[in-house]
Amino acid sequence: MLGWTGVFLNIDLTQRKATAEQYDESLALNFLGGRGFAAKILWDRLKEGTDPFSPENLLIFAAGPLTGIGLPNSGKLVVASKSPLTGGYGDGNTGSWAAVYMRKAGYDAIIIKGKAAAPVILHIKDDAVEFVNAKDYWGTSSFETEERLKKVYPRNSGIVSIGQAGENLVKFATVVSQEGRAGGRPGMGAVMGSKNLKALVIEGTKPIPLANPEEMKKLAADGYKEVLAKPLYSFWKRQGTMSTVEWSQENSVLPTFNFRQGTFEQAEGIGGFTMEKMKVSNRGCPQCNMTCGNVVKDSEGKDSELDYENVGMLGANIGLGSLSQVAVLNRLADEFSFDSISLGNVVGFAIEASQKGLIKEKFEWGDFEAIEGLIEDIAYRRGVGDVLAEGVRAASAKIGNGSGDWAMHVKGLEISAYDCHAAPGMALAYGTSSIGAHHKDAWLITWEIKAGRENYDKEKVAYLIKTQLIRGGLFEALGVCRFPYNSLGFGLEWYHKYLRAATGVEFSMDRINEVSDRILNLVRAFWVREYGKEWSRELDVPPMRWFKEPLVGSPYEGSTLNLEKYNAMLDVYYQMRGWNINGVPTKETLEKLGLADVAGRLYAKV
Ligand code: PTT
Ligand code: SF4
Repeated sequence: MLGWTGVFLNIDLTQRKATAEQYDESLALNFLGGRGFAAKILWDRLKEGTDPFSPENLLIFAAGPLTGIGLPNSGKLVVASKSPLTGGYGDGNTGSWAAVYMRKAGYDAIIIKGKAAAPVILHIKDDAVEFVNAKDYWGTSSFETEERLKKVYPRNSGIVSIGQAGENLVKFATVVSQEGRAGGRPGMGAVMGSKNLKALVIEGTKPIPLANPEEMKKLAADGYKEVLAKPLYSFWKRQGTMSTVEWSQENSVLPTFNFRQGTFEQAEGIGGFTMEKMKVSNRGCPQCNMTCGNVVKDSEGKDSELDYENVGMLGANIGLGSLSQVAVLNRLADEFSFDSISLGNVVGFAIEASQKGLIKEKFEWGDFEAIEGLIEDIAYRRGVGDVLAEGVRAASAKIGNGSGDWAMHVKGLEISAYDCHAAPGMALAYGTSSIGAHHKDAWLITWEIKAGRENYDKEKVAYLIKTQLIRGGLFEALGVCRFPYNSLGFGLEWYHKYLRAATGVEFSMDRINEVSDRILNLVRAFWVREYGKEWSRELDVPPMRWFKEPLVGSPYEGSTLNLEKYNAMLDVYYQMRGWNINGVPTKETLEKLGLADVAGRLYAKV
């Protein structure tokens, strides 16, 4: 096999055993890598109904066939598991040197099961695997852990770790790397904590086998040059994703006061141009020449790396208008290893619940000190923090009183930073995303605003599916960042060429789309299998706030989504996907995609 290493590393933490496994070439050809491998492994190897926090759950780090090769933005790693937050398929995509060195160590994926008897760090150096006592690291932040590990292991190591939120099984804890890359929104960091696994340190010294190394060298150099020549490059380097704050404000989609408003009075103070004045450097993922991490000094004088999502959710959504204070909360999210998007939702939910008298604790919008304290309470599961550590779906089930309508999530995963009172297409993107409410698979909002945000047309659904196949399929499987493509206009044809040079296999766009479709159908089948009798199309409907409570403020004041039209649009979506009226892939669809075994297992139950 070329392009792929052809090897998975299986780790059993209970037995302290590591086994390299040669996997079959057909797996690579049919699922490519990253999310494709993760979904297939979870479907095949995880027993149905496994408790996400039980030792039997699998934590998977999966690269793609382009990961680690010196081509644009190829330092990405999928981290996946059955999610403790949603109960379904969960993953995230983080940039880390661990991705590069995992491939250089000779592995396309690391599959971790079991639970260590005491806190442990996994040290992998090529074929050697060591289980290192992590007693002295347990209880420390992800930043401190990585800093200390960097002193112990050589410079050429990749490190991913969890902070206290992961250790304390906060259900939206992520896995953190390089003080500002965080991945696995639906609680992958909590799964890591449940296994007593504090960190992975990976060293790799082998070359990645390539079908045509000379061609790849040239294509990679050309690709980097092309990225630099893109007209949007220089503004991107200045602001990265932060310019989205102003854009969202202009278009009334900036989540404000727990998604009640689409504009925030103090938006300018947390926007991209304010950030530019505070910026001290750029940081980013390996092998990237368009690094987008905006490092600023926060109000406590420490470095914090800002992105739009973090600022939208830990700024406007909780009523906080000082960017240097938002930066503190953002840094705390990384240190504790929270997902910042879910954290902003959870805090917004808590403030609203407090204002409505549904919890006894008193919180005000934008009250920085109280919110900072609350975040610490969530990390250590103290008081009301313990309830909130379960995420907004579980917290609303506990406090009741109709709070489910404004617990802003889909399938348990909190919504990322786009208000959808007046954006039905984006609402459908959240409703049908692979992991719950995340924009990863389809950032439909910019296109929708140009195409006409009022309509619920078939064209919108078709465009959504096309986008999901590219972003949720192709990019999640290749192991590269999608920003060159979707933010600078670096064409998809590059990836076609890279794949050919890496693997020697001709992947036409049709063939890639088929692989993507296979992956996304398998992910959906996993959800249906794990939810069993609880599965229903209602799970694809976003929260009632957007349908029942008109948007406050902005030119779109008074907008709501229409439930009947949303459901009709969902029907069209299901038809186009080849799914039945409950959103379950039909037998024919699964068989057509070569997933007859999946159809057999799924339909044996019905
Ligand atoms: C991603 C999600 C996002 S999406 C953001 S900001 W974004 C938040 N970032 C967080 C953070 O930071 N710290 C923290 N404690 N929690 C955070 N939660 C949120 O996580 C990220 C970039 C970004 S920044 C995006 S859109 C793109 N996402 C990609 C993707 O999903 N796939 C892919 N092939 N390429 C992508 N490129 C871009 O990567 P999750 P990262 Mg992240 C500080 O992980 O779980 O997928 O959630 O990985 O290395 O930080 O890069 O405006
Ligand atoms: Fe990472 Fe940003 Fe570069 Fe993508 S563009 S690889 S997210 S630094």
